[in-house]
Amino acid sequence: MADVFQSTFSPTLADSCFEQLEREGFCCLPDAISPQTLDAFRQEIKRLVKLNGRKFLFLMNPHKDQDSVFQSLASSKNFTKFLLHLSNLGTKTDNSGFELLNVLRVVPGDKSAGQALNFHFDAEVVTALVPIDIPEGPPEKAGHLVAIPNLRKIRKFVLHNMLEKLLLQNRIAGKLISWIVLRNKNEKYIYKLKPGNVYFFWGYRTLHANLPVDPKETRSTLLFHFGNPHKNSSIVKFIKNRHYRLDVAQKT
Ligand SMILES: O=C(O)CCC(=O)C(=O)O
Ligand SMILES: [Fe+2]
Repeated sequence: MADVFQSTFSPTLADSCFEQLEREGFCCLPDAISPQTLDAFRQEIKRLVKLNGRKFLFLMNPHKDQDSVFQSLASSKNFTKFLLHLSNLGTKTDNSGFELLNVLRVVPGDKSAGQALNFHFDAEVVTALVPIDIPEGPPEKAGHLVAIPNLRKIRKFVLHNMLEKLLLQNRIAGKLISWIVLRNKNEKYIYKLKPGNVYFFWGYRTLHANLPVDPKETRSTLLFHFGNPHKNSSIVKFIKNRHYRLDVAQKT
């Protein structure tokens, strides 16, 4: 079966994507998703909205369902090779064993108040953003991405990461960041999303959120998160070890 990800992986292309990520914070692979695949994604979202009503939808790992249309992308050799290559360079470790995380977000405009301008850093090193439905119109009504790329480095200590997140990922900080980033109709931090394209960025290092959505419209995106920036962290090892010990204790 043909690979649904239309940008053929090559180490040269992935290396130049990495350099672009380091330099500018974003790397776009244009038309990586075919109109047919995009159409299949849109049909599935229509079905989900019909089923659940017009509310914010956040589906964790839809690709794990073998029958899901999103499965095709998660199992694409081209796509997953990009994720692995970029995350390995991004963390300077091997992420081959890392489990792919995938989220489907559907934001109806009239329910977008709580979902827009929620600035955050992702937990994984690389994020691939697949826009599916992006309304037409001015950026502040089309739900485009707003980001300060590569704002921070990968933190050596998990605690440092946690404190930073605590400091920046709250309502007051969010309001302040929105004001700083969007004042004077500044478009410097706005990344316009075009369905069909796939956007890679350093999710862990980039402070990002989506802009509001026109109340009459719906915005949907598929996100993939990959690569562990804290592989050698003793806290993460301790937590994992504890889980393992508890698991073994419960089974014996
Ligand atoms: O939907 C988007 O454009 C971004 C969502 C996001 O940043 C996330 O789910 O981590
Ligand atoms: Fe994110």
